[in-house]
Amino acid sequence: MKTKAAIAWKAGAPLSVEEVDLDGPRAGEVLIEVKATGICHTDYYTLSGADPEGIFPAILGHEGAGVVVDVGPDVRSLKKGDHVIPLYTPECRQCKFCLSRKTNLCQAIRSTQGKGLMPDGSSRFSIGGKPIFHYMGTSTFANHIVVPEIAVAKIRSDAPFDKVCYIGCGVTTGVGAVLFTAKVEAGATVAVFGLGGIGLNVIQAAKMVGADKIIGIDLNPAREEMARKFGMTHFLNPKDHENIVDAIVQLTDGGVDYSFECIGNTKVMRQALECCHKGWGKSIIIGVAEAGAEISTRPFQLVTGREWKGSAFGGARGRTDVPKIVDWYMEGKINIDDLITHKLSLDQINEGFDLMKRGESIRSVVMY
Ligand code: NAD
Ligand code: AHE
Ligand code: ZN
Repeated sequence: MKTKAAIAWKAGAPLSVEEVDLDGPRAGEVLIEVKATGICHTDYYTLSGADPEGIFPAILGHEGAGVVVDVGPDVRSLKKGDHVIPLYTPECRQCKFCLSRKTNLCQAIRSTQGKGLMPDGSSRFSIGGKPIFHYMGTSTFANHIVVPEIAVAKIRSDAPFDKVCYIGCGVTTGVGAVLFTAKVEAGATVAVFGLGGIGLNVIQAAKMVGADKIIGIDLNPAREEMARKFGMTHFLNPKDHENIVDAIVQLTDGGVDYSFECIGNTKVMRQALECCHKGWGKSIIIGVAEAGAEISTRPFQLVTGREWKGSAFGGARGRTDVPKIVDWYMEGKINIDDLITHKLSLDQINEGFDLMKRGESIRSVVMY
């Protein structure tokens, strides 16, 4: 079939909206009509050329929601008409990783996914017979996509696509990092570095679990108002402090119980670790840093009880947890609406990247 997609022909160039050819679903795969997709910082990161796994030409996008319009042979858990969120972290429930119960990082299709291919090693997108690569197993900047059944969360049919698409990455990443990775408890002190599409979700989850002090740190002063609305109790702009770590330590009688790096800056990752309380403070890295970047600290920071941990997709098991997070949104437990600051058509998708770069949007959502 033909469908419309925004193509990333090369690193650093604007996306180009074109008609592409899409091969239908094979065994264990489904065809989804994407109804809406968010634009995440990670799409920008890959488009910029900083992603070691970035391949071009590709169809980016990994934060979508839509409807199943066709199923291939042997598909058991999904049918035509199901409302779904495609998952860049699948959940096969059979691999060593899934069975361990220790991680959400299902590896069933990770190697082909990282090469921009379907599990059988083919690309289903092409233009004029020339293959176009998939991205993160999702490619939600295309109006129609083919994905494996294990990489699809079935959600309730009354949830609005233009809101719950954000659960496909940002909401789950931020909320999940608090609930599933860090397991923040009531009364805890929390520092959140970077108050964008991820950090604000960390803040709302920290508030949800009853954290006491929630300190937000961002270079953009315009982020303060929104972050306070979501539960931030203290705002610090690093530009106003000679030493941001000292400022946080002073504010919290020795450091925070939990910190979250939601930027992708290795210097900030160090600050996030070092503002944690001696003996028990836990720092969670969410931000994605460019190829070749490395983190450092004095081992003494860890010897004296701080923990450094990473979180992908908030530690969420997509097919199990994503439908629950959609329920939380529908029940009013989490706020998504106020974080979606811009709605765009596919033809306006480059504007979404410009808004992000200028720090003017939290989330832009493209509606098909
Ligand atoms: P965003 O652009 O919406 O937000 C980033 C925020 O960081 C902005 O508010 C910006 O002003 C602030 N910032 C930038 N540099 C700063 C600095 N030096 N000090 C303080 N604040 C600074 O981005 P986002 O969509 O929220 O994504 C954040 C990061 O999380 C990105 O690296 C993205 O790739 C990553 N991410 C990771 C996962 C995961 O599963 N681990 C999932 C989604 C996104
Ligand atoms: N190709 C990148 C990987 C970047 C990365 O860490 N991605 C996160 C999701 S970011 C969503 O916005 C992730 O899920 N990581 C686990 C994985 O298996 O990729 C790079 O830098 O190499
Ligand atoms: Zn993302």
